[in-house]
Amino acid sequence: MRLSRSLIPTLKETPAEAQIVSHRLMLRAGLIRQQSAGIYAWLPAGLRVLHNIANIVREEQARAGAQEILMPTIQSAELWRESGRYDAYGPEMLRIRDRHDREMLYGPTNEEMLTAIMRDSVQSYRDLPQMLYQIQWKFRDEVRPRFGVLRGREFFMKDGYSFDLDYEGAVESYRRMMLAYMRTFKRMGVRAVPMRADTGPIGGNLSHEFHILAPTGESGVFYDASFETIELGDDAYDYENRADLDAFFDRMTSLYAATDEKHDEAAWAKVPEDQRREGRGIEVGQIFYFGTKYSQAMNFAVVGPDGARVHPEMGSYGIGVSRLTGAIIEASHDEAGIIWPDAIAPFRASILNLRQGDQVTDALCEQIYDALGRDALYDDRDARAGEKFADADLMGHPWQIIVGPRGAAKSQVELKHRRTGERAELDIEAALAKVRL
Ligand code: P5A
Repeated sequence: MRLSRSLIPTLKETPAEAQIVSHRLMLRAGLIRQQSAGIYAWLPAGLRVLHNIANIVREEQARAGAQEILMPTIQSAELWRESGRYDAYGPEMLRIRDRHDREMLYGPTNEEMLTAIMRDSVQSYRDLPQMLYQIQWKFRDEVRPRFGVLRGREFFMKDGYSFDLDYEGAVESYRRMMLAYMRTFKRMGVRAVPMRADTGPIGGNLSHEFHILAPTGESGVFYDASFETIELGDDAYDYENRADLDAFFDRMTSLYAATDEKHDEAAWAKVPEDQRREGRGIEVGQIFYFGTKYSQAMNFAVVGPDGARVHPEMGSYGIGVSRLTGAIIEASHDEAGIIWPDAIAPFRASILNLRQGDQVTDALCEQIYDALGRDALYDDRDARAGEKFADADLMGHPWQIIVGPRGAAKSQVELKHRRTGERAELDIEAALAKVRL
């Protein structure tokens, strides 16, 4: 994209309403704009990040065998009366009436809806197991929406649901998702640690939260340093091998990890001292096993192998897709701005033309821009070099290709790596090769 023709409204001033660094940087880098409390519009660069995150989630869900669907944001109150959650959910639910005075709501989650869809479509145990997910907007009327997209009212969530014939199957689905989540967060360039959690309004008796480590996280976290080095690849754990899933789950749950709410000093004392890590975490995902809570309440049963009716065992699995944009910035920035991990950066490189209007410099920039296509943001604005440097650091693309008239005369550019700050004078091909890697 050409910056001169893009809506990437960067700000020099720090917005007064933003208390936390990711919120400030998301506003300053022109990624989002607030529309109401906890409700944001995503501008072009911000939407690219959101899509990059969602696509990594999609790829890892597919590898784990989950199927993508899309359910509506608006749901009927009737559905929620069936499970008993319509009254129980409280003021966090945004309740709406349509023109016929029917009670509707903006979905805060979709356990009921998918249970009803399954009830209509699945009659036999032979159709199980099933694992389905969507990436869709949710609304929760949080008492205190704050910290930008970290705690919004409208937010983008990946929500997945599993249906199994029995407890063993449900546990395998749960373990499969835990592995998928660890792989998903690793691909995004951040470290996430799973921690035992309470189940809250979703219900059930087994749940883990996934926390990204960041100094500004809402929860205090305590974990064993071995989490930092666990091998997660296909060679280590294969989804198709039940023993692998069990071994993975045992490894994850045998290591100490807890938020301050669940911290256990006695167990902590048993972790070798040089392995103890304390910090703060942001919850970017949570998974739940809740058995037949919804299938029973909503009368969803299949015919089992012996002809008897069986209520399927269920779990649900959430990732805060919009929250991740803020959480990753909390984990990866410096005083100058965002430092995007490669996999989710809106652009791989910015091209900085330091002498807009100079024929040789312009021609070289155009050549690089052509070569990189949609992976590059070309700063072709009629602006001072200092402004371009500051904006490139603020926006945080992994590479900056700096093109000035002196280098351009020799077909050379300066290549800066945002994360390390390393700079090198290179000819164009060498610079392109590094950026494309
Ligand atoms: C699991 C999927 C559920 O809702 N039902 C379907 C289950 N889980 S959850 O933990 O309540 O939410 C899943 C993830 O969504 C993110 N999240 C939020 N992100 C931004 N603003 C919010 N107000 C918000 N609330 C939840 C979190 O990352 C959470 O882990």
